[in-house]
Amino acid sequence: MTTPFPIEDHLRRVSGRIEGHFRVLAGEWRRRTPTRLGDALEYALLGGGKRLRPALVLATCEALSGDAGDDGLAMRFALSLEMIHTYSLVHDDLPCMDDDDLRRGRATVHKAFDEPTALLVGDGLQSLAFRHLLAGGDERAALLAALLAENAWRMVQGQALDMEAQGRALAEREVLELMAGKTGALITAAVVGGAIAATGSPSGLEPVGQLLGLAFQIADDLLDLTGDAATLGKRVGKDQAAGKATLPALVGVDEARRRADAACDEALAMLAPLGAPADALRALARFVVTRKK
Ligand code: GRG
Repeated sequence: MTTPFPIEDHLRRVSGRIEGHFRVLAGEWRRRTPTRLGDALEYALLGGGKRLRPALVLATCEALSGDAGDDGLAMRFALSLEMIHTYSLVHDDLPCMDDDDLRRGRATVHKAFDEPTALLVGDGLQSLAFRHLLAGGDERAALLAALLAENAWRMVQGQALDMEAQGRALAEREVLELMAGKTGALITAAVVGGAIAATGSPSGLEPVGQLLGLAFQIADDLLDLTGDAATLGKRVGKDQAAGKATLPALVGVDEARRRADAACDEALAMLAPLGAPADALRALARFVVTRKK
């Protein structure tokens, strides 16, 4: 019998590394940043979270025998991607968007500080993400910057589709397009970015990223229906209340669960030839659909 991969320990270790880097970076930025904005940037970046996207970057890089260490390009990209993800959450929580008070089990940035500061935190994180990525001087960083820009833009387009869809019945094709942008884009960028950092090319792993993005969003929609706020650290049932177009709403909970599992299995089959170096990546793929938060 094979020993199960210790995914929780793995994610804890990745989180520790990511937060260590963010603490150092925030300390540097704060020296030349007005106090309130500096405090809010640090609050946003060190607010916990699963750090799934950085974990995917590093695990993909490792699967392809790249350098996933603290000083490598993969880590630089992982941090930049998490900054973009953090900006999206800070802006998504604003009253003009989802209007949420709770994120990662504590007050959202605009609640802990104020709305203009939260807006600036998101804006600032976008610039800081690209500045950090390009500061290492690695020749592959330009490829990664293009990947990040493209997928951050796709995420905004997905969010716009979501907003335009409020109160309107969407076809399944439209729901899938929305999900691919809103959530799938950054997950895809994580896998492709890890591959580029390791080899200089996506190495055929883009479909893996897309499948995991789909599985992640379905799991997220299911957790919004069936999870509890204390475990998730955010409001639940909000999609249904807002009449949002989600796959579970369209095809039912059981069919949505089946599709998430199928997407995960397909990704796992694509990763099978990579052998033992891809153990962490395969465990992360499974975590995407089994997670409770
Ligand atoms: C430009 C004003 C303005 C807003 C942009 C782009 C955008 C707002 C929002 C992005 C859409 C979004 C938040 C999608 C949801 C994706 C999702 C399920 C996020 C939660 O990810 P997790 O579960 O979070 O990985 P943690 O907290 O673990 O990092």
